[in-house]
Amino acid sequence: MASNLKNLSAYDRHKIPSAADMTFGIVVSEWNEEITQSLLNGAYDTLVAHGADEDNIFVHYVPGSFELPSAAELIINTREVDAVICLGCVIQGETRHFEFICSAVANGIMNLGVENHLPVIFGVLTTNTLEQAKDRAGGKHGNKGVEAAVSAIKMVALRNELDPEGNLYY
Ligand code: DLZ
Repeated sequence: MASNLKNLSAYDRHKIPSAADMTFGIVVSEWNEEITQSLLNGAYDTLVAHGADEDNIFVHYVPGSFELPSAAELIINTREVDAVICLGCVIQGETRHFEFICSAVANGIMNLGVENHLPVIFGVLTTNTLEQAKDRAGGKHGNKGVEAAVSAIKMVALRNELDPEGNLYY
């Protein structure tokens, strides 16, 4: 389970469905921007590498990770997307702020996906140090943005398989 056992960018590209007809929203937190920009690059390049049209990828920014769920909901309600990828980086500080942000964001993202019958992907690094975040944003443990994009493609394909008529779309 620990990411030191698995490189976040490692996957079998032959097992990934084509993203050619898929539409994605990406929400990026500006907090820890150096990290989140690397996550965005990883996610964006992965979607395009699997056939997504750049015109079908909508990137929006929020001030911090806490705002990711509400922005994802706005995207779901204002754009026709098949999935939303949330990218952020929360680093442990001296206070309990870390715990509140992490659990609020994780719960918010999960609830959004369940309530809207739509994949909403948790691409948020939650680390003790900046170094650990760098290792997972294009460093020695790969890039969580790549993992998030692969998850989004797989989940859209699953959704299309289970609901081919699109009855669950609002
Ligand atoms: C305030 C704050 C702190 C201390 N740390 C982080 C962080 O490590 N990562 C992150 O994405 N955001 C952080 N924020 C900002 C909050 O997510 C949020 O934007 C503000 O509390 C305003 O709601």
